[in-house]
Amino acid sequence: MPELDLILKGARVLTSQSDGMADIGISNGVITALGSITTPTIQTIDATGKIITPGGVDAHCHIEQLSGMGLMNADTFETATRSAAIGGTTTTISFAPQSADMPLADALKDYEKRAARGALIDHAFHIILSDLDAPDIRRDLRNAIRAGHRSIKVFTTYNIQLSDRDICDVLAIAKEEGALVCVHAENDGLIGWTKDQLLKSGKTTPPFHAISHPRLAEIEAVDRLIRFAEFFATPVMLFHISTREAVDAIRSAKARGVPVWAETCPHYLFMTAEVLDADGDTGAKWMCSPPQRTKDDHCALWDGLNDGTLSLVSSDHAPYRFDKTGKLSAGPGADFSKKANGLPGLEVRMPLMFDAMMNGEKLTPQKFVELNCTAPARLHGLPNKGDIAPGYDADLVIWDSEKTITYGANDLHDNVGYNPWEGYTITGWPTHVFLRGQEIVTGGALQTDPGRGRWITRPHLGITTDATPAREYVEATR
Ligand code: DUC
Ligand code: ZN
Ligand code: ZN
Repeated sequence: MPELDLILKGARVLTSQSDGMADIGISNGVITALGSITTPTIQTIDATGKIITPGGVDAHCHIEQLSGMGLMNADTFETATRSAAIGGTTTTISFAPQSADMPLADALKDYEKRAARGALIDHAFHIILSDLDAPDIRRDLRNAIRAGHRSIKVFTTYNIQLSDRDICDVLAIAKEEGALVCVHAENDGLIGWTKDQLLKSGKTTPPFHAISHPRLAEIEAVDRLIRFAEFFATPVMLFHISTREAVDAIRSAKARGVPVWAETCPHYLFMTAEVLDADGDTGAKWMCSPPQRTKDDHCALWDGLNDGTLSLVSSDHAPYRFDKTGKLSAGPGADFSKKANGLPGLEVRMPLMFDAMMNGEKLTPQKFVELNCTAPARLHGLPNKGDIAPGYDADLVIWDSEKTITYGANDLHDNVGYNPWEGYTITGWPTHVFLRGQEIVTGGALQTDPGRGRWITRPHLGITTDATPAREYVEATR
């Protein structure tokens, strides 16, 4: 009687800690053996000459969600996660926003159900909080965290911002209950004022979107949230960092023991604000907030990833079609403030990072795994995800490290209809993808069905920090 269901044989296996030749033994969807394996098995796949990494964990993507402007994403759980799977991602954390129409628990159940029907890969949700005056919201938040939703997103801008006072309440509850607070950190006043001046003087095209999100807006809000993390001595995850100054602020906060973590995204590592200069409305395809910045910021972001100032890379997949359902919903030629923000990224994140980190000058293969798989799983509390070791889910990607492709105009498997990375050439391709031991992508083709993904309950976050909360407060409330 075979003891294993599957052995992946003879590949170079990369983890965040190691790089060597090994066989991977899988039983009941879990990795049970690693090394030279001779145990009887039902199936063997020869992966000689290939590289195997953990499946990607994308800890920041928007799926079936309304934008701040009230526009629905182009992707359903089915279309977003098929695109993710084909790009080598096996776990997503997308968003379940608080709703004015239903209690938080019902809003979460609604998202769980939609994902249970559509998702092809495993998934969890960040709770978005936008109204702390809603009835019973603090009690409901505690219950949601205890039910396994261990992360919360708040905004400091985007029409759904919380006041500083309310962010304090969220941080205090998160600390008590063991949840992670993630923040879209840009100063709303600076953005609003700059935007109004630009529009008043007729500067309405997509390039002015970047100017309307001054780098100081990110820097101010990042500095502020760092102080909040310091005061409460509870971790804050700063989403989509784009500027050198924010990287510097996070680095010095970490050096003095503040529990602050941060991510960046491929479009901040590889694109500059010049992408918005494309003719007329076309630049809107690349519009996102914060906007892409400069080559100097690229260097600072890579340095931050290298020295641990930035912990991980996410896609911030925010899919809108380039038509009246999405980017052009306010009509052709509408000013930049009326164009949806965001670009698709679920399918390209892993290949772009693989190419940069395995073939280029950037960091190391271990860092590729750490930033794109292991750290997102560890910091967001996803049990048994993001690494290759006995006991971990057999979420794995076989890479053909020789295969070179150039992205085309519309070759992604989401529902967006354009590829913002058109013309980029990359080497290294995810040919086979496994979710809990099941082959879901073979030779780039999908082999699974909607609804195969599972919701991941996060029993506890395992946050450990040496920081202590503001001393005056602790003494006064003792
Ligand atoms: N920025 C975000 O913060 N989320 C979605 C899209 C975007 O551009
Ligand atoms: Zn954001
Ligand atoms: Zn986002």
